[in-house]
Amino acid sequence: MKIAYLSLGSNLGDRLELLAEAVRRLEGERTRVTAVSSVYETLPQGKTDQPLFLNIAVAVATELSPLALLHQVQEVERTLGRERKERWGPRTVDIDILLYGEEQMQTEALEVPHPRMDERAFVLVPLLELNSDLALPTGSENGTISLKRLLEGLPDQGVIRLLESDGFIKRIKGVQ
Ligand code: GSY
Repeated sequence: MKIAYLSLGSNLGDRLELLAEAVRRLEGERTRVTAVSSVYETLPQGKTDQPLFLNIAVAVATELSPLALLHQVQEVERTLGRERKERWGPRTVDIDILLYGEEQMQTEALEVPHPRMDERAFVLVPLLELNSDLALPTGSENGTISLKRLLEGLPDQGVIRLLESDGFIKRIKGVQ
């Protein structure tokens, strides 16, 4: 069983419900969602002339391999209507695998740790809420750098907490 961290974003349609449904669909026979962050409204990065995103991070405990987990998240994206019209354009739900245990892999299909997570406040803010001790390998022998330090070094990217984790979890469970 491995702990993996995922980043989810939505900027099309009913963003909050799409994220809630994505979290529900991540639960499976071999994958359990163990933690869910607050929901943040965030300025689009990269292609900036598109609607505001909602972003969250989740932790999952999974028996799946990294590639099998990738296929599972791609299936969730597909069933929630993600169309890859434009690489950096608006999307109903986008799910990225950020970390998979301590694993480091660079393949065409999947890179973990996610190669751009260190420069994205919309990823780091929710992720650090789940685990403030997370760190990335630096490449020099066994060196690591804390995600907290990486976030402190970023400029303000417009990340605003919209809904606390407890409220969002109730929504996911259909309690409110
Ligand atoms: O890579 C995720 C999709 N994405 C996002 C996002 O989720 N949030 C924000 N704020 N900007 C983004 N740009 C892209 S591409």
